Amino acid sequence: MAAVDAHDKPLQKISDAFKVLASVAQDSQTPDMELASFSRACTHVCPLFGCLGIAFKFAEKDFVAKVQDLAEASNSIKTLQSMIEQDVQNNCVRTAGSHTRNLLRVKRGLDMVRLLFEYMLVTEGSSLRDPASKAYEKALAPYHGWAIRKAVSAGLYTLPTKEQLLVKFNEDEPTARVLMQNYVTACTPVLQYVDNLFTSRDLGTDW
Ligand code: 1PZ
Repeated sequence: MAAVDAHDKPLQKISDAFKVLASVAQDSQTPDMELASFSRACTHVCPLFGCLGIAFKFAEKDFVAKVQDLAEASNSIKTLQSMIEQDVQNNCVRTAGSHTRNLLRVKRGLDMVRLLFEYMLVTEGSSLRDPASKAYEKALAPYHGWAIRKAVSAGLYTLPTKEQLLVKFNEDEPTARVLMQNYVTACTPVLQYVDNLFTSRDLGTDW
């Protein structure tokens, strides 16, 4: 699953996939967002973990399993809305492992990547530790217990440099900057759309 193949362009795929989702999220004329296209877009994020090193293997496993759950659900459920409705009916929105709970976790993962890219774009120097740590503090740390936060902060010392990361992504810096910015821009309305699915049903997003 993990690593990126020699000629693969993960940033390009992420940028393309989220542009499509953004147009669905922003156009009130288009039908509801399909679970299949949402989960497919998220699948493109998974190879990034393979570039971070062994310390984030546990994070990869968690994220990949949740994306996989949504992808499997998409075989029988057409849209994000109907998936949530079904969990509301079955009274299992917050139950561990429910599709809706996994959607909220995956959404936070997407937000983590968005903030990471955003901070990388404005941070001088080669270290990823600062941008990664700031993104983590904002997107995920508030929802994680002590043990996970400790593991993450130890892992931050093992990250590759920005240059090493871009080599693994098979991109040069100028192209990578454009693609990261594309994702940041496209991801924003998508996250908003998912948030709205929760808040419009009074499900909350803070759990
Ligand atoms: C340079 C990049 C540094 C990246 C640092 C990323 C740190 C992410 C650490 C996440 C650890 C997740 C461990 C498992 C947490 C689970 O307890 C929770 C709740 O799951 P549940 O109880 O519902 O089963 N899962 C999550 O919070 C989902 C976390 C998704 C993480 C995605 C991060 C994406 C980073 C990609 C960077 C390229």
